[in-house]
Amino acid sequence: PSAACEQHDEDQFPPNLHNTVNAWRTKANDDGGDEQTEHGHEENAPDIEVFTFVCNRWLALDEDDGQIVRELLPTEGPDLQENTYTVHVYTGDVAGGGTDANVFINIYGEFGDSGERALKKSETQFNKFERGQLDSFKLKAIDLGKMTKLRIRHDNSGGHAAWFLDRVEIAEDNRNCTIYFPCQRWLAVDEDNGQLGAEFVPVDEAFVKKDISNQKGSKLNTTLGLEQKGIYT
Ligand SMILES: [Ca+2]
Repeated sequence: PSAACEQHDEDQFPPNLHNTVNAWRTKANDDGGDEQTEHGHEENAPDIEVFTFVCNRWLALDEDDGQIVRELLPTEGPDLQENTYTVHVYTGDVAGGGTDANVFINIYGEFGDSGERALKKSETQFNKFERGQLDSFKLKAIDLGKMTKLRIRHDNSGGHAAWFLDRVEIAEDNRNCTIYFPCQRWLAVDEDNGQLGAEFVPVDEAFVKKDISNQKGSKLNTTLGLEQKGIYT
């Protein structure tokens, strides 16, 4: 039960709140124990406010959902919402298209980005990212608003790291809709442009469905130029 994401709730996120949302977007990760926030206070500011970010979950590869990154909301402050994103990753049905490498994504939206997340625990498969396969992952993030871009990469690990990514679809709970990212390219050192990562922009749902039904093997029209083969940094 999903529809194309065409609008966001302006009442919920008025434009003048966008900067506030980004300022409050806080990411914590376990390598180095960094916690960074852009919402800083001057050292000698007269009024010190204390904000509490409750986590109460594991950051561990072998506990809970296997995530080692969490976004935390302050218990007091702007009325921000968390959103749950279900990321459906379709590996292409081409020879050697599957991979055992570790895959990472970052979702960008009008209010910021999710931060890079590892796609660790597939809800649909044991061996992730095999040829012609669908892998689904859930990740939580402070609401990104309308999704604008997806960055995906792998780390070239494992015996056969080259990966042919067909497409990614991201369903989000808050608006109950799905965004479609056609990919149709290799992420491999010895294929395409040799990049292990790429950025993709969403397309209209009807467009994706039409293309899939018209062509064998769900191959999307590669002449569309919708893909941003930008240099990944
Ligand atoms: Ca695999």
